[in-house]
Amino acid sequence: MALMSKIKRCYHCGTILQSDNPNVAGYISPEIMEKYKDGLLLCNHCFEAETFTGSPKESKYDSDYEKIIAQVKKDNALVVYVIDLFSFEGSLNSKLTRQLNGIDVLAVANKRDLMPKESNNVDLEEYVAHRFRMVGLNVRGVVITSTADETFNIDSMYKMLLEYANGRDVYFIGAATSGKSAIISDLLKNFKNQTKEMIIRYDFEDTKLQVIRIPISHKRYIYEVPGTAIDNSLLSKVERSVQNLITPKKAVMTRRFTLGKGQFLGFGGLALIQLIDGHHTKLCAYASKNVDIYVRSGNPEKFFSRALEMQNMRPSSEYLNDISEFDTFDIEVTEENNRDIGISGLGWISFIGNKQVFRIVVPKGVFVYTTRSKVKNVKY
Ligand SMILES: Nc1nc2c(ncn2[C@@H]2O[C@H](COP(=O)(O)OP(=O)(O)O)[C@@H](O)[C@H]2O)c(=O)[nH]1
Ligand SMILES: [Mg+2]
Repeated sequence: MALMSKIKRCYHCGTILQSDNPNVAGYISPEIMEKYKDGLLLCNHCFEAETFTGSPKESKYDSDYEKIIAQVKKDNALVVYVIDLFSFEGSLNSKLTRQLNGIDVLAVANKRDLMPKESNNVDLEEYVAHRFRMVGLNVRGVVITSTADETFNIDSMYKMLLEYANGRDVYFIGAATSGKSAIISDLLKNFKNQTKEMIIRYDFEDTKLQVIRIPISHKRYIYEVPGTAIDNSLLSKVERSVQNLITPKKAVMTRRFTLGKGQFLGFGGLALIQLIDGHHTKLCAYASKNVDIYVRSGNPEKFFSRALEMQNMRPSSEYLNDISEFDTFDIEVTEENNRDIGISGLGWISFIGNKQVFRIVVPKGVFVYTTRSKVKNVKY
């Protein structure tokens, strides 16, 4: 009898995957194929087009967390996955997303208020849905929210949550600081407890994690779970005062620049992006207003070493006072659409792809990514 084996296709482009010839469509590295046998796979081309992982820094995924998600699976609960729109690419942990395979997810894209004024909700929803699908999550819906000043869409989110839960339990998960507690405390403002049970906080069985349990109907609950680690974010590499400066408090401004070949864009004393090959490129940069963004020419390493030593760029971190604290990555842009290059926890630049090669200098362990643009209607 002939042996049949299952044909695997790239989850994104549908090409049949193969590990024999890197120059033929559908190539996937044999290690990846082997490692993620049962997962959703992307061919190397699609993988690289979506996320540059020359900086292979995923946030940690705790075994305690795994136990909670195992319970989610067992109960076939609804997951409300909260992300921080300003900074979320680095928070999609592949172990977590694989474990959530098959689970219904409501994506809550929070901190709408921080996004630049050109962004619109329909595009943001589409972007988030696309990113979630790319990592294999079963997204039932996306809702854009904010808990700042005048809250936005929290009521609609609750309606969607009840509809998708359809009598099941609901777990709020997401990276630390994405806004889970803020959203739940907003929800609780108008919450009428129609059960005889109390809202309780307790240690989840066999773990060191504390969860909050809110009764929504007879024996049905919303659970708030602590956030997953964000140890690949710039936020985890700097002192509190610098964290405060790099976290925007209001919508980020669009700052426009042009880089010629060899020139570089600096973000305080925290990161550099240099155009090492390609034509003059117009770009927009997005970061907290307390981060100075500047263009310089010349030798970036020399310039940056001196700036780190002097700590004279705004902001500078005491922990990042030598070039040896940094890593360098090159990103070759092969797409010709609107692209973003982002630095987790700091911000991102947008530009039109035209075969540029960018060199990115970031503190060791910080996640660098490139994706299609989050904000579409950018005028360069
Ligand atoms: N600008 C803005 N900040 C928010 C929003 N939601 C939460 N935050 C802030 O983000 C930080 C983390 O929020 P928190 O609810 O504790 O996040 P959690 O770790 O997911 O529970 C806090 O400083 C909040 O004030 C929002 O919609 N917009
Ligand atoms: Mg919290």
